[in-house]
Amino acid sequence: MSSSAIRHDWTKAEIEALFALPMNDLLFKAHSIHRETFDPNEVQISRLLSIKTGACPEDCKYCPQSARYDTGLEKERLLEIEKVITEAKSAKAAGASRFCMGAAWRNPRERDMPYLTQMVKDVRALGMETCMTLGMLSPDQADELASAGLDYYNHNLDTSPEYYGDVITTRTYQNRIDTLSNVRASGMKVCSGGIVGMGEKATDRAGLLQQLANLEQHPDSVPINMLVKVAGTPFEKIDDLDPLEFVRTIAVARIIMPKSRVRLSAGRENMTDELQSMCFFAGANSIFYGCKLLTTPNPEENDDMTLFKRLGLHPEQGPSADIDSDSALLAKANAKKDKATQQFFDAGAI
Ligand code: SAM
Ligand code: DTB
Ligand code: SF4
Repeated sequence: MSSSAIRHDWTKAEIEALFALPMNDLLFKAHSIHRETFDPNEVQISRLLSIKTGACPEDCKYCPQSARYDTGLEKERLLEIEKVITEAKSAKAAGASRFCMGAAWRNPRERDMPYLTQMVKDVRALGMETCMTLGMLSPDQADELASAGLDYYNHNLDTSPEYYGDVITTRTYQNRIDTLSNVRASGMKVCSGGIVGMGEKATDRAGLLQQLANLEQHPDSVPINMLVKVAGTPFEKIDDLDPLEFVRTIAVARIIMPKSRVRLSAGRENMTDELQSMCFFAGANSIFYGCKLLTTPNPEENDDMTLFKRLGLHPEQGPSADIDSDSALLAKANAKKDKATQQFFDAGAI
């Protein structure tokens, strides 16, 4: 049996035993598994855009967008499609292959659906992969988004089932699992992960990864967020997590979900280059690129490009506008992508 066989029956004890390995053994194991599936020097690049900001009715204790906490955030209505397209074009020009649109909703309303599906079609027509995170989805809503061509849906489990009630009370863990099954059933790819550094115990980090790995199918993308502590949220003053525990979380995610993209997500702004390098070695192969996440800062593009150069990393090339078309058109599109990648590096010449 290959060391990266796909399993869905991980026990908490097995996962905790991986976390407890000496760091060198853990990193060696994770990196060896990483190389079996992925180009170890390639990182997929996504750009995030908040398409509807703030005033969310949910009570997620980490979130600056909850209406229940005074975080000084300026709320915004759903963005016009033209504005979203302008942002997507600039993300593509900067080298992003996936465009992720996030809304501070418990769930989308029916009357928003035609608008959202049009947004997906227009972004996809630019030749980018599309992702949305809009809260809970019904089976019909998931089908509508899938039919519009939405590639990925992001919906995080956030933490272990045991710690979940200390973080969110306005929706259940089962609600989240249900949305993930609706997304999977619609044929879209699943992006699901969580947040660490929220005051959870080590066993909760293992529990989160256990839930993700034991889903019927592993999520295609697994974002691992380090809590961004925002003033005004209940988690504002929570103790820092040992950064090496973050690296361990990435490594264990890589080992137990060997074919998934593991995304080094929120929190990079406060990470050193050396910590991020360890995360890439441990199996992270995706990032959010661009100076803003949804509402909080992310590293400047130039800083990321400089780090990529220092580490010899390159961005994954995205699909093309001709994604479903014939091979001649695809070849043409590939040439365009090569140019975009070149521009990515040229723009960041150091
Ligand atoms: N409102 C939708 C929902 O929660 O399903 C989608 C947007 S929500 C902001 C997407 C994810 O961002 C959350 O599930 C959470 O994992 C992450 N997130 C939000 N605030 C964060 C913070 N302060 N630090 C790290 N991750 C955060
Ligand atoms: C995910 O797991 N992380 C991203 C994305 N999915 C939508 C969001 C991070 C948000 C960080 C806080 C903020 O910028 O508002
Ligand atoms: Fe709302 Fe999503 Fe923030 Fe929770 S994480 S408060 S659902 S925007």
